[in-house]
Amino acid sequence: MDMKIGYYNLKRTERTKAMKGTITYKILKDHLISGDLQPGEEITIRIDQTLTQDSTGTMVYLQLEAMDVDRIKTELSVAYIDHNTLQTGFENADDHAFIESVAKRHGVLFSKPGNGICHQIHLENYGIPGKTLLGSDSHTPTGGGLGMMAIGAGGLDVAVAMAQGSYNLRVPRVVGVKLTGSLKPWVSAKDVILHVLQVLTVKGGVGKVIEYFGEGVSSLSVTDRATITNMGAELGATTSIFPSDENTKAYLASQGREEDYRPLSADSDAVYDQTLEVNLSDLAPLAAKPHSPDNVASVEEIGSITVDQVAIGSCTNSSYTDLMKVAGILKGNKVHPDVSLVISPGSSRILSKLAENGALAHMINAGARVIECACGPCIGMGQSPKSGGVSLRTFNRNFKGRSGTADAEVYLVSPETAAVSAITGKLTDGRKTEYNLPEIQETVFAKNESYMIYPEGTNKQNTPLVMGPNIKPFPLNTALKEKVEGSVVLVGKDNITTDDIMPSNAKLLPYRSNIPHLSNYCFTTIDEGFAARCQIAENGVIIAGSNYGQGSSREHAALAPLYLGIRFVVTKSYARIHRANLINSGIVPLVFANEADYEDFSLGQNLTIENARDAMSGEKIIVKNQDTGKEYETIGNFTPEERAMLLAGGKINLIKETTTA
Ligand code: MIC
Ligand code: SF4
Repeated sequence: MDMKIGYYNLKRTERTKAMKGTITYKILKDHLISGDLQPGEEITIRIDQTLTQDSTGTMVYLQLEAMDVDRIKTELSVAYIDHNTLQTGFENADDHAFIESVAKRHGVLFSKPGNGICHQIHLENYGIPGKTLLGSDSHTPTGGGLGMMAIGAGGLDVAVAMAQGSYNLRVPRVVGVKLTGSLKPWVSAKDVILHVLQVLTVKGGVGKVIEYFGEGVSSLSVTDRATITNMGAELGATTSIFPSDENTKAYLASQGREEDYRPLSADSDAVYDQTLEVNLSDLAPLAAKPHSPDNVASVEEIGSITVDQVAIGSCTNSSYTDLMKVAGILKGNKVHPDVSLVISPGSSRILSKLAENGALAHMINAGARVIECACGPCIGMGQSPKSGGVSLRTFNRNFKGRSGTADAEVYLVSPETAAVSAITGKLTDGRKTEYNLPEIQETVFAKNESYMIYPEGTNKQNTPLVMGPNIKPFPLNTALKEKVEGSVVLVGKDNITTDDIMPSNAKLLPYRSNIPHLSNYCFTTIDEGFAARCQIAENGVIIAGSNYGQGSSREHAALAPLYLGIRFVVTKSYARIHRANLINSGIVPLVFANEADYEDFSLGQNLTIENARDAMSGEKIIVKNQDTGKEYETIGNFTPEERAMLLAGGKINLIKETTTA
């Protein structure tokens, strides 16, 4: 395989040239409000658009209300309902009504349940090349398929972006992925990102933007590109981005908004911090094996394992072309008797098109279970596999237990591999079969506004807040004490996910607006005793390995620990969004200066940080083990804004301090 990794570290003198000519640099420069546009520096950028979804959205809108703003400051903000669509009690419907009422009060567009998955709908209707988008969902980078700088963030950061029109971030480094060649039949965009994950791993993108360039780019459609940028979230990247070119123009035209097109590409002498070359012609159908998106092998290597369930959809692979390919493969065939095939289209527009052109009939006639346009099985909202079941999914995450079945074995594959395997009942490399693989062209979509509610004529004065009884206030921290103390309540390994910290499934998602209830389930997938231990300890400390908090943007993974009394966390490294969520909540995220110190920690040890308020601005922060007397050097590396938040006890407290001062 022609795969080269060229790493080079920039010399100090070259720092001023860093990122010059990249798409990332151009968009950031265009949106720069303040700060120095150099890798690692903190800058403030203008945010043009925001998106929220419902499982993070209730918190976002509680926070927006707490900030006491009138109208939002962005060009466009959309509130989608797509995650918590299973209404087995009043809770989810109450959350939807709450979000709808806040949207009307502040000038936010509201997308009703059934319209589809936020990222897919945003790409179709609102994404614009060169614009910035901040979303309270880690897969917001889907918009990078259209040449947007689309970044996932915690809910509070999105609420602030709506209120102030800006966002603070550290300037990321830029990785250039050069694409050459073109994909062979039965190999698709999903295999490209699975390959990149195999090379860079789930922590390979932290602090970086992944920018695609090279002649192979033009062989990929916008929805192919969006599959790649979407799953770039699994690299831990700040975002991923493609140029905007003739394919972008064609896609926008197919959505009836060619006027939103503008070309965008990197200069030929653009400076990348690291480059990776992928020859598309060399790729084979791949799969991520249980239980990590970077645990990748070829379908051929894994072999023809027996499959119980196939699930097609999610924000990664539910586009029109994806589903048309699936319909074409299923046409005239029958789903294997031992397989349950579930299909959730990405948007109402797509579903309507499939119904119009007969593709839906091919799916149904083959024996597929076609379900609502929503996240559905991807977040464990129904369709959990049977005990020990093998599920092939076109989704982006296969963390243990995420499907809702603790011992299920989830493999992540392309739509082509999923569809052909649903017929054969085994994991199948389509290239080795006689099944027909259709060539799909983009189609032209008619505008359908039936699911959208525009905030026209509604405002804070004429629209009351609608708040159901399950919606509880979010917890607020207190200003950082001089002496911070706590006992170790968890010693976690590497790559702990936010699905581990705050599990999500059909039973827990209805409590996303009720932190007191949700906190009882904190860490239950890896440690049943966590919540009880925290209650006894009162003040707790979490110790963990590298890439702590990878995955979802859910700030519940910081708010529930806050509610349980977690004061600080010491790890080998953090995932970007989770670190920001901890700071936003006033929980101090520290990193071991010496990674080997991790081995010294065990449950119940009492740790302290003396003179903590001063220590936050120091280079090294000393954590003392009161039981052994041993002191450990840790690093905070906080920006001035982060330090201010920690001292105030979180972002909301800081905002309150500054607005009342
Ligand atoms: C996910 O895919 O993990 C989610 C559910 O979309 C999350 C958001 C959430 O936890 O509500 C994400 O990706 O940020
Ligand atoms: Fe929804 Fe799954 Fe995409 Fe998250 S990854 S936004 S749960 S479809």
